[in-house]
Amino acid sequence: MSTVDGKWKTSLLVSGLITFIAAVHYMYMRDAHADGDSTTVFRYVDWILTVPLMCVEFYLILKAAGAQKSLMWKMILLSVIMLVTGYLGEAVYMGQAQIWGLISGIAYFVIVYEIWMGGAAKLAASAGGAVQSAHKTLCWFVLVGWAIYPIGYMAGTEGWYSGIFGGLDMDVIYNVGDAINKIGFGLVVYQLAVDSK
Ligand SMILES: *C/C=C(C)/C=C/C=C(C)/C=C/C1=C(C)CCCC1(C)C
Repeated sequence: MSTVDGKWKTSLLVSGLITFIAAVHYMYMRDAHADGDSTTVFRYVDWILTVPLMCVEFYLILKAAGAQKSLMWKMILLSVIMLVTGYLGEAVYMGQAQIWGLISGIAYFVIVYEIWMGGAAKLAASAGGAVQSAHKTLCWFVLVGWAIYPIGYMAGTEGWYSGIFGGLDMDVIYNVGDAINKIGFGLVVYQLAVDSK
């Protein structure tokens, strides 16, 4: 943080928080898994903290280009809807996992729309340069990297998809998703902070 321009310090702090919060939860998940217990609650507590922070990263990057707080709150709200409905399908109303997964997936697509084609995309285009390219890379993380999670969900719940994904290990898929996305996001933000003064 001390080596980058002042306007990027908060973004770097948030990146560090995201990986730190995940690291702490992975300690708990390791122990739970070793005891043969479910990791679901730890996972969702982690996500409900870290995914909104990833939404904050979009806002922080675009702030200089004129992003309003309303963009941040809209993204946070969508991410919370996505995660709460996912949790309901995965851990509470397991018999209706398909419906909850669908609602969660719709919230996910609205996030994808907002950053690729909505207000956030327009701000990124007007900012240009390093901000626009960092935004673009984060957009790819959300479109491709975040798509790993619904696969994990389909591996771990019952639905029309069970014949396709049922043999996969939900925990392993979520672990891979977390490693790619949380570390990846942090590196993109770090790169931006170092490149653009
Ligand atoms: C660091 C953690 C991250 C980036 C977690 C992201 C989680 C998702 C994008 C989860 C999405 C889900 C769906 C789109 C449908 C099925 C239920 C979820 C919650 C697994």
